[in-house]
Amino acid sequence: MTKNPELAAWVDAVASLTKPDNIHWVDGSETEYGDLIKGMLADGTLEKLNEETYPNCFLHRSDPNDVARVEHLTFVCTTDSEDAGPNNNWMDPAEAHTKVDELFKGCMRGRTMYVIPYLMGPYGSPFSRAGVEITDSAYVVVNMRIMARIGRRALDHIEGGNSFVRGLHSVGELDPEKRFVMHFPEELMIKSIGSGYGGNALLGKKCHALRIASWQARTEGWLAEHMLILGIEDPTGNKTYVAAAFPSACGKTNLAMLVAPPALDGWKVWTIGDDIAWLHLGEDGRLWAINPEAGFFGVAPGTSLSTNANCMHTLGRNAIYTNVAMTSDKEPWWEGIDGPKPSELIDWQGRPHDVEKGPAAHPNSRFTVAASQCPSYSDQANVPQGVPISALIFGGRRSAVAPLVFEALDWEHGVFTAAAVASETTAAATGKVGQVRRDPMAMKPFCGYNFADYWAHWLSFKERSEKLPKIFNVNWFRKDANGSFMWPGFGDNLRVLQWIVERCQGKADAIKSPIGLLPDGKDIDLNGLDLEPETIDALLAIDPEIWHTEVEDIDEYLSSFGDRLPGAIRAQIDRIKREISESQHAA
Ligand code: GTP
Ligand code: SPV
Ligand code: MN
Repeated sequence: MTKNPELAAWVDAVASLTKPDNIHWVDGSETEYGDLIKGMLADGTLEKLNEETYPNCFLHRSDPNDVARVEHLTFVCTTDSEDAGPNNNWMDPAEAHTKVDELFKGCMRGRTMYVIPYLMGPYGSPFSRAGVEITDSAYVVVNMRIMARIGRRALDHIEGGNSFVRGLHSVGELDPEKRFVMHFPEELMIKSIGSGYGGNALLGKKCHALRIASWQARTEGWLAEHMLILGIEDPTGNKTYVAAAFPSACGKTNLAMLVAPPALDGWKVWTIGDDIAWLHLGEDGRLWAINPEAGFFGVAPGTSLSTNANCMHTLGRNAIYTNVAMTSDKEPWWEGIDGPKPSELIDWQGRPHDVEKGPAAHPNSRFTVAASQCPSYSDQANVPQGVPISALIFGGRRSAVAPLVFEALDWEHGVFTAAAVASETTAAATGKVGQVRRDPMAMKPFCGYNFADYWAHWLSFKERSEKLPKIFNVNWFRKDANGSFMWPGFGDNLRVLQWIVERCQGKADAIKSPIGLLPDGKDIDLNGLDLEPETIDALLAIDPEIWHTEVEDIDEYLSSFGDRLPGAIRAQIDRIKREISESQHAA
């Protein structure tokens, strides 16, 4: 079924290992999609939602043990464990292959094996990369069809002689004890078994476009990042492109689709991507970004017309919902959606909803939908060279410590601030929620190699260009003594983006502090917002006592990378410590 002998041989080898009943080469057509959906409606994998209000939409309930990424079962298998680094779980490649191949043995008996050729990135882009995912899950096929560019054109790309990433996936027994997500960056290979969920199973996404791609990006001189990409149009029609990295479930999709508040008349945000950016240095010295994905796999809870209207207008048709609740009219429902809570709901496990048993929708319930349906989808989203990035923004979910926004002094300081990001854990991965952990560049779960080498790679861009973007840090999640968010967030985040754009244009002022450059409260446009001046001042305050402790913590974390930690990062830690202690003495 392919002219590429390497691909044909691999498919044969996988078939003899896994013993499927049938092999189906996925062409990505409408007819094929219809047939797969029909099959899943018949076997109960999917449930059809209300055709009138949610045309062509389906609900999938995953196994209750399989609802999020599994970081403790995710491995980077490099010859030298130091290459994977302390930021990854490591296993020797030979041992890892043996271990998972044992689980793959005969696992597709009685099932169909789907072969999905896919392309990450726009057709015709020199930056796009191909992969082939072999899976025994029809749910994975229909999700991949939305999230990536699959089928004939992707296969043409591979048959044209381009390299491809091999991803082998099986739902296996859906047993958490027999679940592994293994990466072999030196072989451009992924093997994932035992989960049918999101990032564990849609291998083009986190496994390929971040873990494997970040490894390739280092050797080839580019960056694969956990970033949204958006364009900010000002009232004169001028567009500024930015990319922003926040950890999972910390606001990327929402920021990417932001709707301007009425008071900021004439401003508009255009969406290019909501989760992953591939960044290349252009001949002009600027950093250019493409979105390797074609769809959104977004968090449902909290999404509403008031928080993210563009998203609500995107996901009402041709969408797959996973682990949301359902109303008696067969409409999808989740905590935070518009309107009163219906008295009768079916929860994400298919049971009549009972608040005693937790939320109706799983906190990590998601929608899968084509990016092209988004009303704010940019006309630049499929341009082969991507968009030029003026600012890189990093952030996390911090109820304390981190200010609303600050700017890094220069590239090296910016790389340090990004490496120092911490965030409270969310339901996007299994494990405890709300624990503060270091999540450098929002890549803790996704960097396919040693973080120390990754920071050195980031720093190396300084040698290659004088036109790099400015680097900013933001935090939408500061809480007051009552536990309420101090900043309104969502559309009002545009007020912070405005300051960022004006800094890039050399128009706005900033005040220097030991941690970076901050706006004066007066420099953030609060027109039309019911926010006390004291609140904005509190959101922008840097308390030397608190930051003394914070920098100690950052030092401890970064120092754990030992000799591999770049000297330029060490120098930043030392400078900031010195300046904070000077400001403590001055106070
Ligand atoms: P992943 O898809 O896991 O990578 O998540 P994400 O980074 O795209 O996060 P998303 O935009 O889906 O937001 C996650 C949760 O945070 C949702 O429940 C949102 O409603 C909430 N959220 C997003 N932006 C804001 C904000 O500005 N303020 C507050 N308070 N909550 C926000
Ligand atoms: C994330 O967790 O960052 C996601 C969802 O975008 S998943 O695809 O499951 O990784
Ligand atoms: Mn994500």
